[in-house]
Amino acid sequence: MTDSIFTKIIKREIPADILHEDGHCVAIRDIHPQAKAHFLVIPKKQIARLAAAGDEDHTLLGHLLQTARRVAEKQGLSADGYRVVINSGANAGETVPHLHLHVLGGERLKDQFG
Ligand code: D5M
Repeated sequence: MTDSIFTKIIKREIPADILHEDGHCVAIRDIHPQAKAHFLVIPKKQIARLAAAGDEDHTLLGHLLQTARRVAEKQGLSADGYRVVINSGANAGETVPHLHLHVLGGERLKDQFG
């Protein structure tokens, strides 16, 4: 498997604004923010998308959501709220084939589910 752009960030081969790192994931600021605050939570394991995750990824998926919550809290997004989004596959507009959670906040978000 070739390294995704996010794996290259995790390996420090390309730069990013890293907000959090632990043994299983990183959180980075999105390079094309869709809200005043927009960061991504990315597993170090290169799973292509949510649809490609397996039952063995159960604990990791929970960890990603908990990390989204913790980093959102640290970034001061919790009081006014935030949105967590996963684009899985072409119909969702996925552009990077490495699973990632978008966390958006810092302002009132538009209603948009499709
Ligand atoms: O979202 C992929 C997201 O990844 C999109 O919001 C831009 C972001 N992106 C792409 N390259 C980078 C780098 N190098 N740094 C930070 N953010 C990046 P998707 O859900 O696949 O549409």
